[in-house]
Amino acid sequence: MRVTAEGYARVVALGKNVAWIVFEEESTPRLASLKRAAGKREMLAPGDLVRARRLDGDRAIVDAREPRTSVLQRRQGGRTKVMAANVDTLATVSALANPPLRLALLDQLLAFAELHELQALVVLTKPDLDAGATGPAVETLYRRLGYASLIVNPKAGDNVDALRDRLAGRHALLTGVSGVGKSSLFRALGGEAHVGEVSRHGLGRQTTTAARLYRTPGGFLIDSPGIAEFGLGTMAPAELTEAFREFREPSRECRFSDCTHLREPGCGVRAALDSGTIAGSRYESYARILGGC
Ligand SMILES: Nc1nc2c(ncn2[C@@H]2O[C@H](COP(=O)(O)OP(=O)(O)O)[C@@H](O)[C@H]2O)c(=O)[nH]1
Ligand SMILES: [Mg+2]
Ligand SMILES: [Zn+2]
Repeated sequence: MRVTAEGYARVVALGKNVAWIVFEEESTPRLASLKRAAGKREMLAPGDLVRARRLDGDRAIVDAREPRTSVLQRRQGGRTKVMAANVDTLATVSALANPPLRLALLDQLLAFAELHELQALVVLTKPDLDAGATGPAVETLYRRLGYASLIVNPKAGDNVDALRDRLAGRHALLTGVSGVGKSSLFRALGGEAHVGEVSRHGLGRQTTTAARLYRTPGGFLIDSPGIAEFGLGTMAPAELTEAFREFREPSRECRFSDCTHLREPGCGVRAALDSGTIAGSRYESYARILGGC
């Protein structure tokens, strides 16, 4: 096959010994084989920037990976696996209904973002199914905490433009449980739903590891498969207190320096809860995460 051009490309999804990549000046993914020098499949992750060559047709070859600015990894049976590279924003998606809103889960994702120094975005979907009209209060709660927060209906297209504005220039990972509307949002923003069937290209049977990437103005958005991967694991109370941003200051008033804020006397966090400075749902989430949810 003839090489037509060389350049930089972003990794969208990975299969076995192959990657789907999007060249900087293109918009549709190409299926790329990995040169040995580029390392094994494990060495690439969605969001990676690679040097690659375009071949005739829609194929490509990945030659090398550029250095990463950040990695999101998880531990898996003693090994660490990179879930995404070069990400600076966690776009959390929660449905206001169907599936029911679970604030403990949202708070867990926000804590994850704090610990990994990612900007977080709170996207609330399915306002049309929100029978109790809880959306605006939830949106306000997170806005007050300093999180960019938006109610979006990806099906009807409401607020999709506002979301696009929020994502401009960001390297974001879209995350939330199954059924909340991540793929619908991804499509509403203009992302490709599928990156292609590898078997058609004669490389044998391959399965896509579901992460997909869509380029936004000056940035990208990765549609991740789900959040089972984001377990916060076992966290010490002090670490979790740091991850709940509005707990930091009140916790300095705690009588004991190792206060868990669960039952100790003279607890600054519970005082803030009693005075209404800390929202009941946030405290509940904190206690649930500490207790293993
Ligand atoms: N009524 C309503 N349905 C929605 C909305 N957003 C997504 N859906 C539907 O919710 C279902 C799950 O959406 P999907 O995008 O596949 O969720 P994902 O699993 O997070 O990727 C689909 O049937 C969507 O059409 C919304 O704002 N309102
Ligand atoms: Mg989906
Ligand atoms: Zn305390």
